[in-house]
Amino acid sequence: MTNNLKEIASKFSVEGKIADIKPLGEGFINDTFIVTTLAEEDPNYLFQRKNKNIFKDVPGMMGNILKVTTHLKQKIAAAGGDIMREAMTITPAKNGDLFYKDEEGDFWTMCLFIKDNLTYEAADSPELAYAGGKGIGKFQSMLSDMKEPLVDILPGFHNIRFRFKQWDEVLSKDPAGRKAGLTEEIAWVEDRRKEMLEFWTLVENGTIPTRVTHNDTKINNILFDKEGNDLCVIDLDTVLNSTVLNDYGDAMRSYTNTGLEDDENLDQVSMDMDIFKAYTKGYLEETVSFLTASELEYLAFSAKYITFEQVLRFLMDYIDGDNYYKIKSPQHNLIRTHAQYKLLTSMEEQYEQMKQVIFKYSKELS
Ligand code: GN1
Ligand code: MG
Repeated sequence: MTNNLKEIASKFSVEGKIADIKPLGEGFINDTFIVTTLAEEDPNYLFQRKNKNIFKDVPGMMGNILKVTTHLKQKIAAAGGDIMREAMTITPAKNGDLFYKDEEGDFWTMCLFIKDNLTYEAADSPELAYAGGKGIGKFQSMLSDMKEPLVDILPGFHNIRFRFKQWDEVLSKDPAGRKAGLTEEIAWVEDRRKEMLEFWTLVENGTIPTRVTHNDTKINNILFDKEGNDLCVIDLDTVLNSTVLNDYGDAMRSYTNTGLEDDENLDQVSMDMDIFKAYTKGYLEETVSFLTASELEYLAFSAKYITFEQVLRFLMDYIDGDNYYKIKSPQHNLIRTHAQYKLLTSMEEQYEQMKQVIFKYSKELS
């Protein structure tokens, strides 16, 4: 542990004495650490340096997280739940700010570490997928009456019109000189431009409503308890006002993949229909009461939409010369592109069945 880390951590309202600070997790964006304290009765903390290239408004982000967690805790308390374990708790800086800005202009944040939980990098059973679906479903349901708007700290985040604008710019510049070797991959994106923009038009014109959404619902952003139930939705950096379809779709991209997000063996990658069914059942049990007919109609499409967006984002970052995602090898973003495209084609092949599953559960549950 460097003195620097310890010094920065000491700016926060930590209970007890800090014993150690160690790196934690596999996030692509921020640097994450766990702060352990000496005494068993004192909590541990999750400590992060936010990625300043991506998050330009950390005060705005933390204000959003405070609004969302306050709302969640009210709901959890009303239902007799445990507000310290079922929702995140921000640990403010000693001066009362929800962040600390260091001399290099980096923003640091802290929250309570929730003990005795399990996290997963893959949904290895339908039971786990069902619990994950319940988790995101409850999260959306508890926030469905939150009227207070959130600050748009990531303009255009899951907006494919915005992503295509970035895409067109990067392709016209071709900064890393990689475009010429990517004719096939670029066509994967271009071939779907029209249908993806048509879907987003429905969000823009209000046919599909805007609500409070998480926007990064992959499986490692939810904690499970030791009995395998959903416990707490974490990583709230991207809470925004958008469509709930993106949260469902991104979860499907993550949970149903039989391979890795960056699998080099494409034979491993496909969409697992049993996982799809189980997640969808858990999700709809919690959400069917408030989702509109247009949201239900486009739920299956959202899985393709977010997986497509991820193909575009990984490929765009590769063409751009790898400025956004952390990479482990020079080809990493291209490997991710191929693996996500394989998943997308598997969803396209199973699309009719996906729609039938959603139709069946939404009828049974309403
Ligand atoms: C990033 O930070 P992490 O790993 O939870 C990214 C998501 C992507 C995801 C791909 C702010 O999430 O949008 O879907 O990687 N977050 C941001 O795995 O861009
Ligand atoms: Mg994360």
